[in-house]
Parts: sequence; structure tokens; C-alpha cells
Amino acid sequence: MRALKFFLRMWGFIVGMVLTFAALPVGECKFDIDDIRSAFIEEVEEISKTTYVIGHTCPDSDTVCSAIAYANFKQKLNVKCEARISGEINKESEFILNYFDVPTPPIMENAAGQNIILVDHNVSAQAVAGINNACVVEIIDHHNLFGDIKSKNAFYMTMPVGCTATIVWLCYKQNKVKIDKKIAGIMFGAILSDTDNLRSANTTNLDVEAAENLQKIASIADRNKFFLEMEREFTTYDGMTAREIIFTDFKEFCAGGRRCGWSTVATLNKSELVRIKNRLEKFMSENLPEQELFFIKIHEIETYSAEILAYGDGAAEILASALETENKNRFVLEKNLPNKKIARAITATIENLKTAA
Ligand SMILES: [Mn+2]
Repeated sequence: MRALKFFLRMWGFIVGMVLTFAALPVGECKFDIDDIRSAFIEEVEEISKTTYVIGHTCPDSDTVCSAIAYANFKQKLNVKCEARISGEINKESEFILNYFDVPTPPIMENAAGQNIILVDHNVSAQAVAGINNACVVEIIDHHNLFGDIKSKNAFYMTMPVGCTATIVWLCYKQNKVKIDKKIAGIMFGAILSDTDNLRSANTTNLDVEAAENLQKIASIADRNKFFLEMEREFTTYDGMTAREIIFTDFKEFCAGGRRCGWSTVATLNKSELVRIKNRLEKFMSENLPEQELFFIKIHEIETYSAEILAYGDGAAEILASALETENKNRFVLEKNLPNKKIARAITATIENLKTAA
């Protein structure tokens, strides 16, 4: 029995190697994930088993599209691979998948006992349930490394770029694997989503190069037009209460021992920004937040500017100092700033106040 098992494993190993090398143009490949993977493929519980590529919970477009594109890439290298999602997709992802006629992957409820490739995250708090009892074989990500995911032999690929799809694009390029039109389309959508149409501060030259190449393959004539169309659905808050709008994209952080709430609201253009702002201001004047300090950043997509509303004792002063502005009544950013950057400045301001006091 043991001998048979060993024979089957070796056979699978040899077949895997042959298929891997057969899929690659001889002498051209500089970089191949499966080359490395094959070295520890026997560690993977059952090599004949499907590997699932999955993104984080509360999926965004990068997480969904990168999972599909990376699974497609692995399939082209003859790896038994399928994409999964760890929750319902949002309206923006729905738009992208419909636009390029790509089916939504099935939801995976629990990853325990499965071979898993994680994309777009590296912490178990954001991962599908059961991840600590899964066999994680790869992590492809562009986030800070807070990783607490345990794995014997994961192939870990992380780059400080604007989008996971950019790394996936690089995998295709480096392995000289052809990118299908539909897959190019959803990767293009993912990059525009994560980099706010290549304008966000985390956008790198590689993201721009990837987006330009994918746009060409997907035959999208006008990038800005596609982006606005993609965001239109996402930024209509019709039928939603002010409270629902505020908590659509909401995070809490602690600054100098003070509990802060941070809401991000996206709108399509200046007039929409004003309309939503008036609604939210009215709501906030009638409802006290739970947090000591409460900030709402409303940005608009057309010119990528933003305005921040501040609530709570000393909130306006703290924000003015964090943004290095004199005006304590109106916080307008001509160019939208990443939330993380503002949160860091707020934290530093509060800590400075504490030491000064
Ligand atoms: Mn991402």
C-alpha cells in the first residue's frame, strides 16, 4: 500500500514536471513558479487535488479579478486550479465581470483541508474561514506584510505595487503565457479600481505599464470613459440611508488612546459630492457618533479631489494640523490622499498634543 502510494506520488510528480516544462518555451523562461513548486509538491497533501485561488473577505474588484486571472494563469501551466470568492461581490466587480462576460466564481465557505493560493491579502483575519487548517501553497499580494498565515512551503510573492492584478500580469509576462482578451479586461478593471484610474499615491510605473498593455489586449478605446462607467454604479447611493452610506466603507482606528471613526464615501463628480455631503452633514448634526473623533472623507472620481468632514471634541483642530492647513472649517483636498496617510498624520498630531500638554 505504501509502495503504491509512493509510486503514485512519484508518477504525479514526473507527469507534473513534464507538463510544466512542456508548457514553457524552452530556454526562454527566466522565472517559473511551478519550477519551484515542484520541488516541494510532495509536501502538498494530494497533488491530484484542485488548488483554489481565493481573495479576501468583503471582496473588492482586485481580489475577485486577480483570483480569476491567477487561476487562469495556473491552468495555462497545466496546474489544476480554480478561482473562488469568500463573499458576495460588490457592484463594481459585478460591472467588470459582466462587461467582459466572465462568470462569477463560486463562494468558498471554508478552506479547511484544501490546497489554497491567497491573492490580495496575507492575514488570516481577512481570509476565508478555515484558512489555518488549509494547505497554503502560494500568497500573491501587494499589501504590507502583517502575515500570520502558517504554511510549510508557501511560495510568497509580494510587491509594493498598486494592485495584485499587476503582479499577476507580471507572472503572465515573465512566463510568456498569452493573456486572453476577457482575462485582460478584468485585470484592467482591477488595476483601475485599486489605483483610482492610475491616480492614487500607490500607483507605480509597473501598474501603468500593465494597465496600458491590458487595455490594448482587451480593446478598450477610452480608459477614462470605461473607468467612469465602472464607477457610476458603485457611487449611486440611491435607496440608501445616510447611515448606510457612512458605514459602507468604514474603519476604526485608535490615535493616542482616542477612538476614531473613519468613513470613506466615493462620489462620481463635484455636484454629486455636494449633494451627498449635504445629506451626511444633516445626518451627523442629528446623530452623535459612538467614537470620540469621527471623520468622513468624501472624494469624487472625475477630478480626484476630496473633502473631509470632522466631528468630535477638537476634531477640526486636529485635522487642520494633520493636513497642515489654516482653515478649520473646510477641509478640501485638491488631490485625494490615501486614508492611511491621513490617519497616520492624525495619530501623530494627537500624540504631539498629548506630549505638549
Ligand atoms: Mn488589492
